Amino acid sequence: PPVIHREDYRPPEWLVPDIALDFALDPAATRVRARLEVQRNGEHAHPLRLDGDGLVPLSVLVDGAPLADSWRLDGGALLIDLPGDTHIVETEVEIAPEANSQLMGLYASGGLLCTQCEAEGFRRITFFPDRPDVLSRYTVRMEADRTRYPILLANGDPVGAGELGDGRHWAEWRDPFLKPCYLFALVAGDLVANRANFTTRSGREVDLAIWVREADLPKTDHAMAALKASMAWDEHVYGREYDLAMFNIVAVSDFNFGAMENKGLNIFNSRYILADPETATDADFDAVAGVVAHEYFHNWSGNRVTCRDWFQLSLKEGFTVFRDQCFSADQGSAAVKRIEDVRCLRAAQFPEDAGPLAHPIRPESYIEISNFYTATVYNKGAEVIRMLRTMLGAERFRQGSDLYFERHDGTAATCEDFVRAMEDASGEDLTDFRRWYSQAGTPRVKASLSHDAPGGRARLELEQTVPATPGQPEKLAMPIPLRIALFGERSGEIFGGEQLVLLDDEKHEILFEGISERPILSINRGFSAPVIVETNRTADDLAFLSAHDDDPFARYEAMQQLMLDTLVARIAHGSADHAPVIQAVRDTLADPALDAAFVAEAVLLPSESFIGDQMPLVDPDAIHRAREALRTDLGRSLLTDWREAYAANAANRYEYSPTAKGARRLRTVSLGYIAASGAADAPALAFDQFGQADNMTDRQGALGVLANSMSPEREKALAAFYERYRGDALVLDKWFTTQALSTRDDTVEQVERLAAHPDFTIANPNRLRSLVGAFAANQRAFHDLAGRGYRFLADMVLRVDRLNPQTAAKLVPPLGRWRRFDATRAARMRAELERVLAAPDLSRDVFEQVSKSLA
Ligand code: B3K
Ligand code: ZN
Repeated sequence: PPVIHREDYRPPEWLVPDIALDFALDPAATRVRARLEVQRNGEHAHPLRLDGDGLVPLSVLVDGAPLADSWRLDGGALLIDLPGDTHIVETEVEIAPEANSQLMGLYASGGLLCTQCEAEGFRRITFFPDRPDVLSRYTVRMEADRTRYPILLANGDPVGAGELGDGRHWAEWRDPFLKPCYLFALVAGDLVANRANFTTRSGREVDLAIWVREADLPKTDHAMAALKASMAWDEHVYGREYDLAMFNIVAVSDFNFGAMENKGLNIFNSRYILADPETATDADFDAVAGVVAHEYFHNWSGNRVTCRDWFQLSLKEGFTVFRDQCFSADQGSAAVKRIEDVRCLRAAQFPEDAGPLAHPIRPESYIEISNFYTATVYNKGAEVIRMLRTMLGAERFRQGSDLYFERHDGTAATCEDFVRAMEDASGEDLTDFRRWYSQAGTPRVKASLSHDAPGGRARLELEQTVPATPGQPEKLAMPIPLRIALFGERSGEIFGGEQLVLLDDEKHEILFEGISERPILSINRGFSAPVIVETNRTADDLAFLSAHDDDPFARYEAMQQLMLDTLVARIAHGSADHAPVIQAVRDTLADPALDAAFVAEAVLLPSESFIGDQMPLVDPDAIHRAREALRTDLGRSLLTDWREAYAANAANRYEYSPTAKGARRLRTVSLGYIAASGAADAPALAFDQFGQADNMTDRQGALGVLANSMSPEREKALAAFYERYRGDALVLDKWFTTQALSTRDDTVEQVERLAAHPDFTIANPNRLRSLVGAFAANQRAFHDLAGRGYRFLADMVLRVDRLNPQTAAKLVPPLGRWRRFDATRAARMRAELERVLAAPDLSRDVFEQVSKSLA
């Protein structure tokens, strides 16, 4: 398959300032008529090229006249020779939404018809130059059976509707804003709306509607509240107002990813809209608010200013993730939000950056763009924007974003445009900073602090290395903004406050004066840069920081590092001193100044995969043993403390507030430690929590603890959960996930069995990920030495690829980590990748991921 290179970008040869679409909707056969006003762009004699994927033209008209031989098909695309500079081109095709299992283009989901076009799904609907730098004004007319599809929605504002007789009706929508075709959307179905309105700060009234199936209506209030909060936040923090009279959101159950920011008509995976206490956990509530905000924020960062080409994806995604992270931080505990964001970066992006699929946040080439909606483009992209704000300061950052929106409104822009706006607004030279866009790999920073006691001086030596990544053997130094503080070991005071140090060379040295007592280093506070920091801090230093650092992230980080060092030592030497960790956890639990949400994060051990990431070769069994040993020890040594925390955070009546959320979290974390201690009453305690819970957070929390156990309560709880929620797909997903994440020895077999369960299906991406995605993240179970996990995953990749290549390709990366494992496992993982690669008719999506993983 051809490789697309960033350097090969050329402006479009033909523009389409205006398009009118006419859909005769039907699940089996939808007729699509398109009327394009096309305009030659510059001087050239090339034919008009309209992308198409699986389309057959039923008719092609130019300026109203049928064309016999001036058009031809070229690998799906329609080529038309046109004599003049502007023409009207009309095409007609027929598509079959209900046969669309890829969920790209126009497809059917639970009785609805809906679209997904980003990145290249529009070409599966109609012939069009399917690239983000062709911006058009859209008019969309739909007609459909009124009983099955009483609601007809498209982008922009409704401009007309009526009856057609024979049970059919029509509606027409117009979007006054220029947009690329990836932002096109329509929905037809039997839907009801949760309606509200919002007055923008300049006084414009906006009608808001969240469309769902009738039974789901009671679960939409949280999303609506989040939408209003996002609209206000974007006005307040970025000065960005909403721009249409209407904002629609639709929830659908079959969706390849989280949600889609189509102009004025966001379409969501239902898991990021529907939430009530009975069926959604606190984490689900947070995710709903975060994704609603993310898609809303795209209205400016993505829609008003879009991407010139797909290599610029991080322009909209990195920036928008950064915006949604800040929004969520402002809604609840900023400290806990930051911890979660970093945990997510380390779980998903660091391994990607260290493996065969590593790429810069602005990639240089791709085979299939769907494979580049990655943690690197999104989450590392967000960290890059965050570093800009850290370096420039909030005020100059805002001036930069204002300038960016002003300069590029209504156009398709590049990452370079964004950086230049920041540069121009701030007067700062960001030449070297651009390396964050072009170089892949997570930089490593070595920091060593030494103290000259008699001289009252301290010296901090910093050194960075950026690892080689595929196609990038040599790296230049990155500008790394590090927030740093020194604490006096005895006084606990910070010497001279926090400093922002820019490490922009391989090496850098900083001298501190007036350091009268031994200093302890707090570095990368707030996780100011997405790097791995190695320091010469002792266990005592880390324990000190875990109790005294005034930066909550650094405090959490010190505890994590202490735990990691202990675990890595135990894995390497077969034993380690657990006492410092136990003491630090005890102190944290006892600190009255800390809120429960923070405590719950701080006392959790690093995940097995994150521990693996610290080792030269991952030994999943040794990691599991070491972590379980420390868990057991923590459980036993602090059993009274856990019981106290469990009781102190006892469930009152359900309430959705930061405090109540924190209490629920700490309660279930405590329950986990009580169970880890081996206390005889633990299963009963968990089963009580499970049975008495008046909310899903407590119920699923207890189920998760039981799922790891060998107790009879485990089966009772799983059966009860299944019976109670078998009719609710999103909750049933949790039932699959909880079992796939189990730490029990028989998890591989259980997962194989669950894959044959009547409720399991690979056609629904949520269900697929709930079992297969969760299982592949369960390090020990997936890396079963006999290779059963690998075979299971490869089988799934092959099966899913026939239906839905985009979703199949997302399952590949865990197999691509083979270099990180022992020879036996590595060989088995490779063998499965080879088997996939040898399969006939592999999609481009899976081919790219597998071939790169083997290279
Ligand atoms: N922009 C979409 C992602 C589309 C993914 C296409 N493979 C959702 C988002 O990032 O907001
Ligand atoms: Zn996005």
